[in-house]
Order: sequence, then C-alpha cells, then structure tokens
Amino acid sequence: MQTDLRAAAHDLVCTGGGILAIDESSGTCNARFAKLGIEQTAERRRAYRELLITAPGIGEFVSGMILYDETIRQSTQNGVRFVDVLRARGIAVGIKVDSGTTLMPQTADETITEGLDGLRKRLAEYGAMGATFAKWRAVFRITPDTPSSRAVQANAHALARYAALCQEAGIVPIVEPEVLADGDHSLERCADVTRAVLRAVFSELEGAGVFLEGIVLKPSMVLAGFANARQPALGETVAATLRVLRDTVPAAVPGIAFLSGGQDDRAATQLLGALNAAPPDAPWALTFSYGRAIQRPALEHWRGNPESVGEAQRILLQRAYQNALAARGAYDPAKEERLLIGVAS
Ligand code: 5MM
Repeated sequence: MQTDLRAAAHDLVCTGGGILAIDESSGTCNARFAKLGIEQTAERRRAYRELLITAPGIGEFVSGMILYDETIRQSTQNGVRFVDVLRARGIAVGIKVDSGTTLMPQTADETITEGLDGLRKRLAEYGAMGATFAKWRAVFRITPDTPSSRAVQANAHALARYAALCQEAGIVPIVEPEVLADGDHSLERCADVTRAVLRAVFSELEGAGVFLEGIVLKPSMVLAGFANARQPALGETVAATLRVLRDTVPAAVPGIAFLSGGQDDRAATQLLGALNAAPPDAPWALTFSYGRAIQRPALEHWRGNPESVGEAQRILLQRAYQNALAARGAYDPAKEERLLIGVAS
C-alpha cells in the first residue's frame, strides 16, 4: 500500500505537471456563473466541466484534476463518464471530500472544516468510481486576533484524520491548509501564521500515523494581505515562502502544489516560476493546484456560449501550459503570448 501511495503522490506532483482544481461546490460555481450572467443549473455546470475536462492537450500540463461530488457522477454530452475521459487521457481523478466550513464555537467567527462523518464509506465509493486522490481544505483568516490556536489545532486535527482515512483507502490525500490573503496584514505576519499552521498540521499528521511520502501538501503562498498598501517585491515573497516551507515541511513530502488564493492569473504563474527559479535546494517538487488562476480567463470567455467552447479551451490550455512551464522553472513572462507548439489533441 505504501509503495502505491508513494508512486501516486509522485506522479501527481513530480513529473513536471500540476493539478487543475475544478472542485468548486455548486454554490461557489453558481456564484461565479451569476457574476457572468451564466444560468446556474446542473446542466450548465456539467457543460462547463466538460469544457475543462475535454480541453485538447490539457494532459500534457496537468497530471490530475480535482472534481466535486456532482461532477464525478457526470458524463459528457455523448454519454462518456468524466472519470473515464480523464483516465483515458492519463489524468488522475481527484475528489473534494470535505463538506465545507462552519463557524467554530468559542472563536471570533473562525471556521472548522467538516466532513469526517461517513468519510470511510465515501472514500470507498469514490475509490470504486476511479478516484486516486482526494482533497480537504482548512481555512484560516488573518486578523489581529486570528487564527486562534484553538482553530488551528482543531483544523489540523481534522486534516490529519482525513489524511489517515484516505491512506487507509489507498487514496493520496491532498492536505490543504489555506491562509487567506484577504486583509491588510504584512508579509511577515502571513509568514508567522503560515509557519504556525504548518507546524500544527505536520504535528497532527505525525500523530495520526500518516505516511508523509504518500501525501501532497496544498498550501497558500506566503503573501502580504491584498489590502496592504506595501506589496513586497517578488523576491521578498519568494524568500518568505521558501523560508516558511523549509522551516516546516519534512523532506519526506514529495511535493507541494500551491493554491492560487485569488491572485491575478499571471501573478500566480510568475510567483510559481520564481519559486522554481530560486536556488535548487528544495527537497520537494513545487507545482500548482490552481483553480481560479487557471479557469478564470476561460470561464470569462465561455460565458455559457456553446460557440465559445473551442476558444475557451485554447485559453485554458495557455494558462495550464504557462503554469507547467513555471513548475519546470522555465516560465518567462515576456513570452506569455507564445503559441502552443507540439500539443497533441
Ligand atoms: C482555495 O481554493 C482551492 C484552490 O483554488 P484557487 O487556486 O482558486 O485558490 C479550491 O480547490 C477550493 O478548495 C475549491 O474550489 C472548493 O471551494 P468551495 O468554496 O466550493 O468549497
């Protein structure tokens, strides 16, 4: 079992590609559709996910896609299960298994991520459907008083219980502790919070007996709050992010697949590229597990119009390609507009 988990985690993050997160819950997906005037129905969500999953050549840049419960049960217009489309293209099937966040008592409106009830049974079902990896996201907001150690500990504990259950089922857990970039906090404050969160997460993972070679970490990058007037230079952000990761993430972890966290599309690519261009002494692969930063321009072009599918897929492919270049340390912002060459359909 450990050999399989190690190989599956390695294939997700160490082969030059990244992960495309398309696991928005229906509420989140509908909210994004609503902003663009797209009808908010299960059929529209299905059509959009078909656009993403069937984009020609996406498998060259993306090693796995994370689906939502609704999506893993859906098929293309021609009746082919999405899971089968992905597997036929060599793209690993992932599934979001947390059931979202709820307010945590005895905190200042902090959240705890839920979904442990019945998880063993759901993992068995998803595994039988073809999922080889899963995802659980804990969320931490930075304010002068948060995150509290109570919220950090509770969420880290839940992440570890989830990860242990995944590995028992032969499924690679993506462990996603997100420190939100909303707010006006400094880079240093984000570094301190991220360090404390990751320390708690790895302590709980160890306590739960989780096999670290068979997980993928999906953290936020260390950023100054979006509302902070002093935005650090790229080099400062790179140094802070690498410093925190070196302080907290054991070398046994094969790879770190960052979330984009609301960053501008190209900024998220540029930061990933800069992280991979830094002195090559990181023991883990550094890649992407982006949602918005890859999907956004494609979604904005599509807007629910069937005639725009082909161009939206091309736009999607361009972002996936540029992020794969960034993951390989070969991203050049000056060459963003280059044509896609050698992409098989
Ligand atoms: C942080 O969000 C995850 C990564 O996406 P970004 O790169 O856009 O930050 C993403 O996988 C997220 O966990 C899912 O979209 C599920 O979100 P909801 O809010 O629907 O549970």
